[in-house]
Amino acid sequence: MLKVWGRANSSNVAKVTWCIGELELESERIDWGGRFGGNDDPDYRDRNPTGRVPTIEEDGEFSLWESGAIVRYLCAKHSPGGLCPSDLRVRAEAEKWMDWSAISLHPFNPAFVANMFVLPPEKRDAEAIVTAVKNAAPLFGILDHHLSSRAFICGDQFTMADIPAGTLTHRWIAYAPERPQHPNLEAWYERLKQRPAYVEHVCSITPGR
Ligand SMILES: N[C@@H](CCC(=O)N[C@@H](CS)C(=O)NCC(=O)O)C(=O)O
Repeated sequence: MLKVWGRANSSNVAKVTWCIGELELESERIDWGGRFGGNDDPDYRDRNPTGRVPTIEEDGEFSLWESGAIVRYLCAKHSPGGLCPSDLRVRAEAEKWMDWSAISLHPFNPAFVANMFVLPPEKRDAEAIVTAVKNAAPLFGILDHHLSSRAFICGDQFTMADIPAGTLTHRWIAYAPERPQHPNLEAWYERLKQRPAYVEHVCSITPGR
């Protein structure tokens, strides 16, 4: 049995739960981190020395943390040639977009979560949201341009490359005020919304901590 430690409203946990849903794996998710705490629990730190979420454990014997690494591992194991491309160059392309999403695209998300959902209204910083939108808009423009000639990030088929960017794109499209129009990004988002696991683990969850 696959266990996942992490609160459902974390974007990094959502990558993993969406991936597990796509792969139709049996799993158990344990609410962890944020308001549930547990980050400093010694057994948890043994599994994940960073204390962050998500962490997975497979068959009681193999633990892994870092959401992108977990998605790569599960896709390589359960969907070789499918969600994990078998051609090494295509796989490298997929991993490139996964890393870009986690490193470059992600920073607007903590600003949105804090200032739209978590902080008490009197402490929310509207300017931080404006700045986050201004910084992220050109990055979503890059993704929009990439998607002008393909249905999914790696071509005609949905792959693991779509998972990190897709998780963030829901938050962008659903919550960014005065975002620029990105027709290819929005068409891809509509395609992702045809996938029940995306709707269940990403679109139906209100961000929080
Ligand atoms: N790079 C890590 C980041 C993990 C991370 O920072 N997770 C956040 C949630 S999105 C966290 O653990 N925050 C503290 C908490 O939830 O208690 C990953 O992708 O797994």
